[in-house]
Amino acid sequence: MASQQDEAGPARTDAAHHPLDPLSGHEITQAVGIFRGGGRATAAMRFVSVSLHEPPKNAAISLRPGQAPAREAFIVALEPRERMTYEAVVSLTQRRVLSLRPVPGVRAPVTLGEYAECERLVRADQAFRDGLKRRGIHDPDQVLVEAWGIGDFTREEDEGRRLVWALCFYRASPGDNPYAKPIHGLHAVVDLDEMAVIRVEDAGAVPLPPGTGGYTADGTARREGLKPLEIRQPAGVSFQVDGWEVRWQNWRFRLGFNAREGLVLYTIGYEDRGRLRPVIHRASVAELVVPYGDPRPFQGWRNAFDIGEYGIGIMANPLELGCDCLGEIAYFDAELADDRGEPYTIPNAICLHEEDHGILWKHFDAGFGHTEVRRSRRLVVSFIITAGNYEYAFYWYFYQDGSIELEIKLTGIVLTSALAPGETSGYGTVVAPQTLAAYHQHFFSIRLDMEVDGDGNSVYEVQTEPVPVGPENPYGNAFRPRRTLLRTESEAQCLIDPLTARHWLVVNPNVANALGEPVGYRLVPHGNVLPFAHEESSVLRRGAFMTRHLWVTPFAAGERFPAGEYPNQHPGGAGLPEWTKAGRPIENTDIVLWYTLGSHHIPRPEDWPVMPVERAGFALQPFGFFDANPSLDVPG
Ligand SMILES: [Cu+2]
Repeated sequence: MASQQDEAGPARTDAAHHPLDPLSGHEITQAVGIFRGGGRATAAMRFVSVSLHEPPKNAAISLRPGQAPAREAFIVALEPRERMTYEAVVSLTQRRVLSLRPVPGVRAPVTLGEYAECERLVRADQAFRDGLKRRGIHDPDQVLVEAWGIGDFTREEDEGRRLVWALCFYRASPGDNPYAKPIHGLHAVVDLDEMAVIRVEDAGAVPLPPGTGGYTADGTARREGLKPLEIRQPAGVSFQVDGWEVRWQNWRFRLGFNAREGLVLYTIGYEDRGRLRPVIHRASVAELVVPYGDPRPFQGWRNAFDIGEYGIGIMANPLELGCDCLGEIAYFDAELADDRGEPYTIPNAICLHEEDHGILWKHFDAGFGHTEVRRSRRLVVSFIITAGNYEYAFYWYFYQDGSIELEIKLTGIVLTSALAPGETSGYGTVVAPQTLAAYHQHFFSIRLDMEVDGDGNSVYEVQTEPVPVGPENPYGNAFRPRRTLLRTESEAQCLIDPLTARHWLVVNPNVANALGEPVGYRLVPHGNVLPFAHEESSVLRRGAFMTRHLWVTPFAAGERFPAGEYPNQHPGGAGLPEWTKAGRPIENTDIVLWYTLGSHHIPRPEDWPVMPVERAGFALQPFGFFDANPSLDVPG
């Protein structure tokens, strides 16, 4: 965290405070040193990620005060000459490699170093330069080259290769918006292991659109009349931070961060009358897929798996006070490993602060002319990533009434393609002359390892139904919720249904509240949507988790990502569809909820040249977890 930046100093001990703390830069150096020292690394080896090898659940919780936790690193590296991915577990405590295994047949995610190298290679390629010349572009350095996952749009001769394909945009001068000038039809395919352009495909030129897509402050007139609005907390903040642990208004949880998922929340619990009651063991956004709906050649290849193909931790922004976050902020730095296994820091990657959130509850007693009202304060943990043209800002909210929300704000620049003068398209919105923003969707998979008052949890689907008119319902007004216990992971593959107020209730059948009912938390969907891609399309085969809004699985340590451990170039079927074939029981056991959250994007002209924030999210609310409103004690 921000107050512990001196990782490299020799005086600092490398003992971490807690087994769930993310690896420090010093620990990353140690881990890679042990890995290399074991003679396991080649000079050409590239490090995809060096992250905390998370301890088994009970180890994290049962650590005694003063006891140093066993620290382990999980290393994903690739040997480009062997075309092989390796996974290693390194013990920092025992200073040795605990395990090392090749993972044949998978393609490791693209590293930041490879991403940058790919741009350099493509710009230098003669066939690519010839393609640019055919489009009147003579300086390749003015071309932005973005390496996209190629999925399974590969050829037979590509077998065994780790590939990306490049989308290109033209930047007439520094500071220009390159997405206003998509270079149509010209694509390079790059072998990342060989670091070579293996082919350049030209589907035919379309002129660059005339617009500039300018949105920066120096290029736009500014409105007047906005007076200062100050957020002051003169007595300081109401949360406490100890290492990576946060306490606020009865909430207690830990923060973590890794290259793939970015922010992770651990051991979320609520202190209730002196007792810490667990709610969620681990929460993260575990996959993000963006299927685009434009069927034209190459446009149909666009379906980024931003977490599985790259990782959203490596895309995290350093945040700025007063811009990204307002008020009294506690920042946490993220420390990650580069391609060489060297640590680097993303300063201020995680933002922690409090916000006023309107009223929490109120009643005006008209008879007595008396008002009781409480203001709601919420604690916000957030991070923001840039994935090429797009920004995703992730906000976890904690409320004083025991509820939690995830809100994802989508902003940035919509992905464009060029239209010829006079050309139209049925598959996107023309946002500027000759500039098409394709219809698309964003799907997030949120992995919630639940522990509502312990590990023995069950899930009910709850929806409201009218009661047939008859002796039981003489006035026709009756309705009631119907609970259906989801007994196996095959049954627990559910869709939203806003018209029946459908939601899912996680209960602990072993713990009753004062009213005699099992304690619970419910997951309440906000807006959501299904994918429109065909079930046999490449993107839905590879991201089949998108076909259901809720999956429930029994906890299994290796089941971390809904489209599998290595979605890059994976033909599909991995992850949730594969695991859940077993039909394992999920009743009164340690369960994981996987919530699929879709954001439907028919671009508006107003989304250009930079898109106002679009929101997506869901809520987790206590349902009988407490005996009554737990926020009566909030001061008025
Ligand atoms: Cu969008």
